[in-house]
Amino acid sequence: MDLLNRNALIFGGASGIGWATAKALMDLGAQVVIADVSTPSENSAALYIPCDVCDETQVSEAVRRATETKPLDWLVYSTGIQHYGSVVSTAVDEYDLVQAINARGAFLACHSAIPVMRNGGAIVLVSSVQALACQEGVAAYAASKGTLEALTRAMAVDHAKDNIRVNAVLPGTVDTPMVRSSAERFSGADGLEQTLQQWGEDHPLGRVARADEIANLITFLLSEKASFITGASYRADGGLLAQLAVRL
Ligand code: BMA
Repeated sequence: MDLLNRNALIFGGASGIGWATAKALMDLGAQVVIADVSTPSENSAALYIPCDVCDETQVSEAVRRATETKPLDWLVYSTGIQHYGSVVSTAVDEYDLVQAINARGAFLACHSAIPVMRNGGAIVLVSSVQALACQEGVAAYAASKGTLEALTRAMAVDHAKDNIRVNAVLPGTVDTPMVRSSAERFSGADGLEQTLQQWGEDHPLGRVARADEIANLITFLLSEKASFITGASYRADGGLLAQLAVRL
């Protein structure tokens, strides 16, 4: 692909889908900057910038440092937490935290980054199938992922004139630290691996995704191969949302 020497900034790039995307972009020759609260678990050629996405100053500083030597080509927002509860059982500050990390941080990142993106740049926000249909007890998370989808469309429309494309990816269940921590919480006697396997069986493809399978879609959407795609949402969900939960 055409990613040689491109400058990519990945919020949430230290693990999970963000890390898989960082690796995929580096393999293709891009220069990658990872902004994350945690340090990347593996060594790489990526520049790591500590960043709490709840903090406006830290986000703008991450963008400033990532663009010190050249403008930004690609921005990926892959920062997320999942808290469980209905609107009634979710505490107000818990709701605010989920929104801050999953959605407001994407606004902050794009707010700072778009003005320093080069003509022809591209943004991908990592949303979720839960923006479109959701399981029980994920009110705050689902709302935050829906926000990302609407933000994607709004930015695509506003910045088409700057030749900046903006798209969202909507993964189903992916083997990431976030999902593993959920599986641990709900696994009971079955154990984590067994729970992940059961969650995978809910997807027509019969398994959860690997993070690199989502990274492949993100990489495509960033590349020139997706040059006429903007304001779109792509599901990578193993068929999850194609299937009605009604048995024959
Ligand atoms: C993801 C997370 C996972 C969930 C999956 C499919 O965004 O919410 O915990 O399994 O969606 O619903």
